[in-house]
Amino acid sequence: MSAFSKTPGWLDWHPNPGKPHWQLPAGAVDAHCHVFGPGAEFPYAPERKYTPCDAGKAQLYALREHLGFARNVVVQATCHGSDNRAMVDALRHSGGRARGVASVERSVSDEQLQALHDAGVRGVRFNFVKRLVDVTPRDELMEIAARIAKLGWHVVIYFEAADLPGLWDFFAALPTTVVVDHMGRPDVSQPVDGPGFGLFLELMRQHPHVWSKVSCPERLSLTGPPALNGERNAYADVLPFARRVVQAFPERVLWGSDWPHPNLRDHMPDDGLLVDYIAQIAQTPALRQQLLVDNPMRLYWPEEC
Ligand code: 0GY
Repeated sequence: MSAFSKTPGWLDWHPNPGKPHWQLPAGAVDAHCHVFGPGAEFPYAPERKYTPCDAGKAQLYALREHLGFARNVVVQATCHGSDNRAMVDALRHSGGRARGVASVERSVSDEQLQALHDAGVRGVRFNFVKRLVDVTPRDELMEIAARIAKLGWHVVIYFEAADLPGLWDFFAALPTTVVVDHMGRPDVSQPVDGPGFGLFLELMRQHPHVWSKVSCPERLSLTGPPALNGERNAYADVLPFARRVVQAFPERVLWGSDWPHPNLRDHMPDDGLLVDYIAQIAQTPALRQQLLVDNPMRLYWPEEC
């Protein structure tokens, strides 16, 4: 029994994902996943906008083995606010096979940042999605960015495509590598060559410090079909967008499962089928090697590169 009641309508992670039909390259990194609690041990933040199901480190690392990944990047989820204990605990129990992205406030001390670094944190996440967080003033975020830059960390940003014009200058001015979650959430009913996604591609073109995760087709797809029941053509409407980013910027892309898939209400994808989907996004072994191994290693385990 969880100590918390899940938000109504919330779907739990897939209980029995399939095995991928292809083998991931050796050393593959799942570069975007979360842990939720468990709430009894790591309480959810009072300011959270949703209450998830529990999804702890043991389940995350079991999924890593099942899918064939070697490592994880555990990204702080908004339901834990700036209390990074669940994420840090997951890193500490990973045997060096997980690194993390934290959420911190301006009041964080240098000692606390160093402790996060020692645990394996290599980035902070700035979230601009209004249904998930209350807005943090940009001068505060810029101050945090300047401090974490000194540790060699990067900034992960999450925003909706419609908000990109207003955020462009801020992103461009960030003093670190900047990693965009889920391709900036494009409207995939619009053409891949249209002005909306064109603006995002232009951001990456003009700013070589901007990277993108080509993740979360299950969130972006409008036409499906969902990655369920062995479906081989899942999320066909998202494919052109993810392929375009991988082809244009092969040295600046990452992939993540997004397990345990917060805030999904219509279906919960089969993680094995999501891994199968990667082969359609990155269509050659060389591209897959960059997406799944070389790029995440450069960002999260540079000392091994
Ligand atoms: C994601 C996406 C979502 C949620 C969060 O931290 C979070 O709560 O990131 C979402 O609801 O779109 O990347 O996990």
